[in-house]
Amino acid sequence: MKLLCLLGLVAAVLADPAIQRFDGEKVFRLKPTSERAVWFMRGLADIATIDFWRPDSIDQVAVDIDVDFRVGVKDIAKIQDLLDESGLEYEVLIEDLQPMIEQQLDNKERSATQHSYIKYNDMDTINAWITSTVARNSNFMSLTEIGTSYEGRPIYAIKIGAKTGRSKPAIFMDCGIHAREWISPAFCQWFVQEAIGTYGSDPTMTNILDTMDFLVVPVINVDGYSYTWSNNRMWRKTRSRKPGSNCRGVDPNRNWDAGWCTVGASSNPCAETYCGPQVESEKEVQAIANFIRLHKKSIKAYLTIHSYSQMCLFPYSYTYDLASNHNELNKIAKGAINTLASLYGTQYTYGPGATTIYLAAGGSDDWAYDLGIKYSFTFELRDTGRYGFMLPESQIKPTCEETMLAIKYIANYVTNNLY
Ligand code: 9B3
Ligand code: ZN
Ligand code: ZN
Ligand code: ZN
Repeated sequence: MKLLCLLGLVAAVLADPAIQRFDGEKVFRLKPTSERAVWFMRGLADIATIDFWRPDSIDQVAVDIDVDFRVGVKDIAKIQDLLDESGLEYEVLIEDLQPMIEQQLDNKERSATQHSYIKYNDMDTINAWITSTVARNSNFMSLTEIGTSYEGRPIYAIKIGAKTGRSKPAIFMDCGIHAREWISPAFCQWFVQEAIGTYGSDPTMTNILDTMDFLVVPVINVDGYSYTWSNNRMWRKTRSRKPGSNCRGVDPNRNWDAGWCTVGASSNPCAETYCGPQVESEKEVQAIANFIRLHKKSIKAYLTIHSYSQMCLFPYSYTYDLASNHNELNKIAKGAINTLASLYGTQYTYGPGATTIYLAAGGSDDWAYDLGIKYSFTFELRDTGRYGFMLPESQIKPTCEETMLAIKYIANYVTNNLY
């Protein structure tokens, strides 16, 4: 009997020695309708290790904002007791995270190594797809390695557009800043395929790509994304090491030069929203920032894809000040989410980051905007918390189709209003 147990254990460990399991972990949603509830939530964060899913740190918890948070197995009983005793309104969003992680890969035809637009692809599969797709469409696409990550992985930008022989204005779009937001890289892959596939038949796409180029970075945080496949599905940050700390990684959406580390970010290297030791400390952020600075004259719009919450955000997030073209951005965002909703009825909210999601500094959209790119948007894709980061593969297609409408709406607006 003992031997059998031991064998079982050995087998489990051999199956995947590095991969972290989340058996019995729960995700709660607290609806703080009073200051008391906010204080209560702070109290919980002090006594237990809590992974904030939305908002993404305790500093952003405020009255009337739902808080989704993950609690490790050893703290669940304690936390659930406290929640029950508090009399505050809460739900259990996810009863057990581990099966959810396994069920996310629900595409029956999936193969581990074969690329597919309707499954989640790992980093190697995405890189092989990037190379072969660009090679197959070299009349329409080109590939630039814009830098390498902390662990030495390449970071690619794909340029897509009709070749006119002249330099064209461009729209920059990145995915996969946050490692665990898997639907984001899936969308960038979908976009590339859809752009090539509909050029020539769809008049809007044809006009956009005749006039402008798209610069698409399918995955920025390549180390973090790899790590979510190999070790920890819940990883968000980069993987860099910092002297004097055992905690790894910087939040790559708190590392940009936009009110850096003043609000909604942490200077604690162990925090999920760690802003880093200085602005652009992360090689991945440097790679994108340098690339955008270099092509600043041609880049007319900046789009960045995250999940989850179903939101279309625009500057500012680091201040309550309104963007100089606030009314125009508001109108574009409204148009984008209305067309998105027209397909499957998916409801998005929209507005400046500071008032729509939370006050937070160091984000890429604010940085791009202050650099002079006047059309700058962050998308938070599906869902609103039923699956959260574990959005099933069966939702990739509808999510990407509806998001495509919003991105095309913005691209079309920019194409027709070139400055
Ligand atoms: C955050 C900031 Cl700081 C910004 N400028 N724009 C959008 C966001 C929201 C994303 C984040 O990094 O927390 C959502 Se995952
Ligand atoms: Zn170039
Ligand atoms: Zn994100
Ligand atoms: Zn998000």
